[in-house]
Amino acid sequence: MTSQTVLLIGAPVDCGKARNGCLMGPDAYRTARLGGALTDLGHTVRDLGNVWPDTTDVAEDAHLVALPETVGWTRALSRAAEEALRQGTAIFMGGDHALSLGTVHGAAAHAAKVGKPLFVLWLDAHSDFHTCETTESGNLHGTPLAYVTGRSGFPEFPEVPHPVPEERVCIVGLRSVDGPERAALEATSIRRHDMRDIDEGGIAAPLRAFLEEVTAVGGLLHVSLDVDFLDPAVAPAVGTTVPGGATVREAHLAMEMIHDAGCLASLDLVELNPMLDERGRTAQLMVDLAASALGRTVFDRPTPRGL
Ligand code: NNH
Ligand code: MN
Ligand code: MN
Ligand code: MN
Repeated sequence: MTSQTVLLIGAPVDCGKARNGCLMGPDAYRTARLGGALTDLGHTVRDLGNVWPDTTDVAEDAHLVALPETVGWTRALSRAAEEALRQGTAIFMGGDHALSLGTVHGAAAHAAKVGKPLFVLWLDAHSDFHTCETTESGNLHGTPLAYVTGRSGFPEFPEVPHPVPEERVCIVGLRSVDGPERAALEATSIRRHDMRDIDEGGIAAPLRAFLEEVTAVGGLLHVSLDVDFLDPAVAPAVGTTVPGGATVREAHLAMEMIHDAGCLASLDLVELNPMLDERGRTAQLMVDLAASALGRTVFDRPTPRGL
């Protein structure tokens, strides 16, 4: 396996929805030894610490939760992402999914600079395809995929000079999509594989097809992994659980295939709420999934000492 430089960036965004706790996500990943797991694989790992939001003069909006703070995070995380991707493979330790407004924005800027196409794989129960105008909850963690693909309806946010083209986006794991998101998605060429597709045909075939498109053109891949992609029975530490999610093996297989494709540029670990975890098992599973994305195989799992 080729050794890489991996940058860990804490993004304790907690304003993308009402329930608090994602603030503790970055430290839960550190406690569950994310850095150590990747070092064990031979990578050079640097924890760049946490990013904090810019202050802005954006006004609060009665319909949206924490608009000014979210705009501030977007600005700061876009810069941090662009900077980190220049140095190596970036892992953003969230934080709720509002952080992807910034990380994908920055990844797209990096990709444009190095002249490579950016592809986005969205692993989530939800499509996160609302705009500031269509969101019913006002929770901005439900909007990042719309923003980074260049939908209008984000007047207070930074311009999107490098929108990710629809045909370079793939959503896997869907099982909760709001009406306006569905209507908007159906008008796009964004690929989407809901849980019924996965149940019927498995996760490997659609994922392989997408990854082959990425590698065929030498693209960079950004993966956004929402905890609620996983079934709540194995990943309880998320505020928006939806039954019927990916199994442990489906998720690991996805990560193993991403690693083997050799195109991973950046990874968001989002929506972990340690307040809702059971003895840290969701944090540990997310760490193990990140390790699989960076090259851990089933053969790297010997019997634990003491058992
Ligand atoms: N679609 C809902 C909303 O916009 C829920 C979004 N929640 C998520 N997204 N957890 O991944 O409010
Ligand atoms: Mn999400
Ligand atoms: Mn979700
Ligand atoms: Mn790489």
